[in-house]
Amino acid sequence: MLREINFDGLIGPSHNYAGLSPGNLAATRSRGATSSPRAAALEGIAKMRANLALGLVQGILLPPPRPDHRWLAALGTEYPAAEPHLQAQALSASSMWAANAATVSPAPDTADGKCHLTVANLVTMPHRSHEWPDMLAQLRRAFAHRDFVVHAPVPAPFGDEGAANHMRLCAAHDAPGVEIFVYGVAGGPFPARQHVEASKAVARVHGLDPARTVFAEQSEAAIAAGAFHNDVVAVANERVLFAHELAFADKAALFGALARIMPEVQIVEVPADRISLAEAIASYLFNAQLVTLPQGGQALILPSEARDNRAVWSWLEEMVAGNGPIRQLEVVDVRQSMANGGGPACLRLRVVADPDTIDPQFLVDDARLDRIAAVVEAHWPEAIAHDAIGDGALIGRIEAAHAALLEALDLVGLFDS
Ligand code: SUG
Repeated sequence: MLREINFDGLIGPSHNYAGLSPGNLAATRSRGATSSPRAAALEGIAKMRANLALGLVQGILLPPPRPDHRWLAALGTEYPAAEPHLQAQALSASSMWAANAATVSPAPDTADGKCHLTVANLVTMPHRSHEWPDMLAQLRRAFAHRDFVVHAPVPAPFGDEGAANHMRLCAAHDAPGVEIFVYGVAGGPFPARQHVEASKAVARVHGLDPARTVFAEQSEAAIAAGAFHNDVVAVANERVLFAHELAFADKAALFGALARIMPEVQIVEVPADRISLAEAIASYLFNAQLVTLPQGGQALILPSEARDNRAVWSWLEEMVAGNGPIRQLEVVDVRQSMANGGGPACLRLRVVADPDTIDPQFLVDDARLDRIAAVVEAHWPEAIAHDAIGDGALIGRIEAAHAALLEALDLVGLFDS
């Protein structure tokens, strides 16, 4: 049976605040702060446990080895000798934001009836541009079953940031969907990270039906306000699209197209006069996981920052008290990731598939999460100060922690290809 499975990126032992993503206001604000990799990973594990408790199927993606020595070697250097900005780019734990790992088109949407995944090239930000080779190896392992096709990235220079700019509407997860690709053209002072050429390439490579595929431009105002990915201003699940009024450049055209292709679509829009773009982005209201509960109905899994914002929380309480499709609010604390601009939705990649077709090493239950948490508690650094990233002892500790994780999960060699 096809189910939606959330694959969360485990937060790696090198998690730190180097401020590497211009246009991501939280990351820029956190630049220079001391990070807490151990607490960060435990927050992510607690979120996975909360999803399991809701009755959802939960998967995991592991952090690649950091620093990325192969990337540095290709640049003709090695970690101790590299300039500080290259060290930070080689060390980033940014693969935790699994929504940027790949774009996924479930089997009911594709011409060959297989689930297609295209690993994202993430070319716009140097520290993210070298994630894909290890992610491709990992996805090929997790989704090796014949029901999946895992594709290499769209070639540069067409920027692709994966599922963070992709939404799927459907009557039910196992029914044919409408896939919406959101791209950027301009973003005020900030780069538009998803290029339309990349979105169109992914749609073609996945064999999507053009009549059920929509390309929509993200509004310049949203990017300029700090929405560096669409999933900071919109999220979709089954028939529901939950979005900010100013998320899209041409809302009328998008909503018109959706109503034509899928008349049962339900659009839950947040007006700018109730919640400004700035408040939506600071609270990460839309970077929520919108999930269908096993007993029916939809829940929104929000970061605690959304509850802390009075305008946001009172709007949400009114919404769930009404007659709309979203009936339940769940709050998770992922503050360490949030401080780098990654909320609950950034931390997960959604795949609709039969869980029996997934390599079981990449699915988790509470017992497997206990194993992972024990490694994190024993090996993840407690803190990384901004000026410590050149410290050889710290790097040794990060590498030992990573090796201990692969060992504990019986996945030694996963990233060796
Ligand atoms: O790409 N932050 C990530 C956050 C990604 C959030 N993902 C989604 N919205 N789906 C980014 O900007 C900051 C890392 C640093 O500065 O060290 C960072 O990469």
